[in-house]
Amino acid sequence: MILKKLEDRQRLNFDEALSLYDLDLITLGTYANNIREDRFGKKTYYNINRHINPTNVCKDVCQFCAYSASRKNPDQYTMTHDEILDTVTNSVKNNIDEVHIVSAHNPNTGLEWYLEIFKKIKDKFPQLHIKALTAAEIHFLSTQYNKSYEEIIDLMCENGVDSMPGGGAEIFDEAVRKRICGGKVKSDEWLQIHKLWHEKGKKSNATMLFGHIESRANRIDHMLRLRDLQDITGGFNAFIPLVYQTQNNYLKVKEPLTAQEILKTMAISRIVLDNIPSLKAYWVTSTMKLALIAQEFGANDLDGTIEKESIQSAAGANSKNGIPLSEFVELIKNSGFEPIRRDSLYKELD
Ligand code: V47
Repeated sequence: MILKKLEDRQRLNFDEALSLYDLDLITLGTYANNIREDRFGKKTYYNINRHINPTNVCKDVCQFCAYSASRKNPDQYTMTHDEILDTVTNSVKNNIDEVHIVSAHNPNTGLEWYLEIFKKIKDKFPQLHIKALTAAEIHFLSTQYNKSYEEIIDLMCENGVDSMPGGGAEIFDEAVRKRICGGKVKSDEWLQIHKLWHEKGKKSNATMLFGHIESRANRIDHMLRLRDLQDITGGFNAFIPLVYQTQNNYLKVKEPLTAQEILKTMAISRIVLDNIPSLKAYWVTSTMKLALIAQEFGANDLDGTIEKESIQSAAGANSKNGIPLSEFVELIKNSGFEPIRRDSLYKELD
């Protein structure tokens, strides 16, 4: 029954989607790969980007986070705008197309500090795509400075933000969310913020943090809430399942995810999220080796060169210095796929 639905590419309900985990990995992967091949052939997208995390001072304490300054990580920092501009200027020499800017929720800087980062970068480098401010940050700025989500979103547009990253989604299930990140943006608020952003004609991504205390059912629920919103707005470019990194944080997991469970979740994402075009295997959290394999389990995008990665590397990922472009491209080629450099909105470059 489920195989017939997969053959016919029919949309799956919650129970059907959950039952996909009972299929063996290769059967599941074959269906996911068929969808990937129909849409993208052997193309795998990547971009040349730079991650910047301007501050790690955070008023929230998420149990999974090793990046924000806290008892576990006493080294606080907040970059000046000049330091940020110097970083961007150096990265422009490496031909970046995008800056991906995500901060902690710093209550001490003022709203202008956040917004002027974007304005200053855009004024100096109008060609750069600025992907910045997660829904969690927008919620923080909205409550901290007594502005509506719409007002913050208008300010983002005025100051040069082009698209929103997918962070802060974690797991939408309210009970799990309360345990892992009770203080921050709620699930319906996260979805509402992306809806408002899409209504401005703008694009964003969506993440899911998995491999901690959530169940398989929680993952399916998460995907279906995204699918419902995407039916309305069409504004999500990519879905990014983030594998939980276990070090230096407060959330202890009994058993780390197996590679099989990660690949199954990738393949299920490709099948269930029939309306989100790209599935990103974020090499930072899956490891590069598994990201390359995920290309055969539905993934058509491996994110970018990054240059400096602070959030997941703080929790144990091997991504501190990004990956050199030539190595990245070779790895994709040698795994049998065609590396395609893309811009942030998935237009093919060169
Ligand atoms: O939302 C925090 C995650 C996210 C850990 O939109 C962790 O293109 C794993 O959203 N283990 C921020 N993950 C990063 C993010 C992102 C990354 C790459 C591309 C895009 C995009 C977005 O990092 C947070 C949180 O879920 N995170 N701690 C951890 N221990």
